[in-house]
Amino acid sequence: MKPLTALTVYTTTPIFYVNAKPHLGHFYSMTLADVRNRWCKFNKRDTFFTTGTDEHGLKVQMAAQTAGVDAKMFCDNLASKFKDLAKLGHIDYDRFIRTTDNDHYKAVYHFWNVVNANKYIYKGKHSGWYSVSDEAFYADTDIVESTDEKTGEKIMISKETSSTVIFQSEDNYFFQLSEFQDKLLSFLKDNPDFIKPKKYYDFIINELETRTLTDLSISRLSTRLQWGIPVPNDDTQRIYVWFDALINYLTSEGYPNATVMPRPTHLIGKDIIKFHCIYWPAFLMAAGLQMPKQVFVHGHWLMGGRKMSKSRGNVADPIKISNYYGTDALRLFMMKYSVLDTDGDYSEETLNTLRSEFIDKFCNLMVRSLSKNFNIERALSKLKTESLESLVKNVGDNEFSDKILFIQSSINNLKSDIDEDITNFEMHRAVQKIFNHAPLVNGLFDNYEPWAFKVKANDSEEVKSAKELKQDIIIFTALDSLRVILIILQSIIPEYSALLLDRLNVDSKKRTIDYANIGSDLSYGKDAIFKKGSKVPLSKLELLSQ
Ligand code: MET
Repeated sequence: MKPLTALTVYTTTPIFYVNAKPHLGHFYSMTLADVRNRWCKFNKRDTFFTTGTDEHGLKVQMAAQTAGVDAKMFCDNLASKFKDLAKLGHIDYDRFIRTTDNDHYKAVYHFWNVVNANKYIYKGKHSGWYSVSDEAFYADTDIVESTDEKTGEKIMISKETSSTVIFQSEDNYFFQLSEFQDKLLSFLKDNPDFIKPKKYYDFIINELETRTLTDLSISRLSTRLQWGIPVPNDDTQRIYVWFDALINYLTSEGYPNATVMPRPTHLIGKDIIKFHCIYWPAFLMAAGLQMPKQVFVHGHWLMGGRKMSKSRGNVADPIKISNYYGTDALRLFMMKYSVLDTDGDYSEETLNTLRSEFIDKFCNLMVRSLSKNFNIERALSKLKTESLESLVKNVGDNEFSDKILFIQSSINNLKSDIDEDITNFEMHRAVQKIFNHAPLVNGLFDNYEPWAFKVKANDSEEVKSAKELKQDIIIFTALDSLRVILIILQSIIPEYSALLLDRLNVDSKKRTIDYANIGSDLSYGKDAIFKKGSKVPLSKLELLSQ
């Protein structure tokens, strides 16, 4: 395991239930977290990033039973599908945690024992409503009568999620959640940025101010729940899946053996906010552990404005989309249209349009800059002996000089301009800012038409070098802006950026933040873009295919 420090930027996704194969929502959570993690790493911060699978509980147990497969084998098979999705999605995690991992069992036992020793666990009779598909308890006031669509029978459902609830009554272990109502409220009041976006913070504050927290049943009889971690020293009970699952964030940090544990930033979907913003902080307080750093909540992806569902036939499969359009087309689409506090609307047409926009903006810039009319090597070599500031001065055109220096500073500032956006998962802002630079740079061609600066036979030396200088400055600025933009884009679209940086012949060691400034690398560009052995530049589309 990689050594962690108190300053390590630790980003987590939820760990996903393995009752069914992965969908677009999983791809989204993973990609949001991956972009943040890649970005922090790119900025030379010490990082740690985990994702994984949540494998115990009634929901998974029943899915395995329905499939007629042993629960562990069932989980192995689905966990590998989630891992495959992570691989396809270029998800650069440090640990893929499975709640069936040995060290997780040890962490859960330890945690239970500490909370028990701290006297926050007791045995009692549990009677109440439970939803297997939500793996959640509901109070009498949270449920309502309904009719089963298939059987016509009367059923009880959760008002919030519409999932069926069943009445359970048995002896269980309880966690004294009621003890933490005031402590949670005062912690949240002291930390108004703990839950982002603010509307979710307000929601949790409202819950804590208007509802009384009741103690939480954290175990099930082993006869009912076989597929769960046994309660320490009581084999007749299995641990409630959320008590087990949330601890994954500690297991990955090396709990209980770790001496230093960074505070994680949790990224979660809006459906699991109560578990992460009420239960989890309360569990941690009970165990005497530090609070997470922050919890960011994202919305869901709809299609045609409606929830995706197999029966409606409006399900977008991230694997099929990635295989058809390329993983990075999907990553770019999700990041461009991701706004945390609203739901996204998936549309293949919009994805396709965005892909074309990307090609038009950035590949076009590359094809234009690398035209045969220009001498890239000459342009780059000028910068080896003189700065851009002093070169533009020699052109003697103030407006031109201002434009070039404006582009230079705006490109140089880009990485700091988007830093907060990315670390706060506001990816749409970052993508927009990056995209805004394409017309700015492309404008150099439209405004100055550098291909028109042809040197004529009767041009004096002075005229000739003035023409060359202006052309070289334009080409250098355009190409180098593109190089920097691509270096920055690596966190969002690692595959596309790598392909285009390869086309520019940018050294693989010179793709770090140290080179994300205009003029910081003058060694690329030789034979760029041309296919080996061919004198024909690649087309814009070919640029994105290997
Ligand atoms: N398994 C849960 C879900 O998929 C998340 C658990 S995160 C500790 O909703």
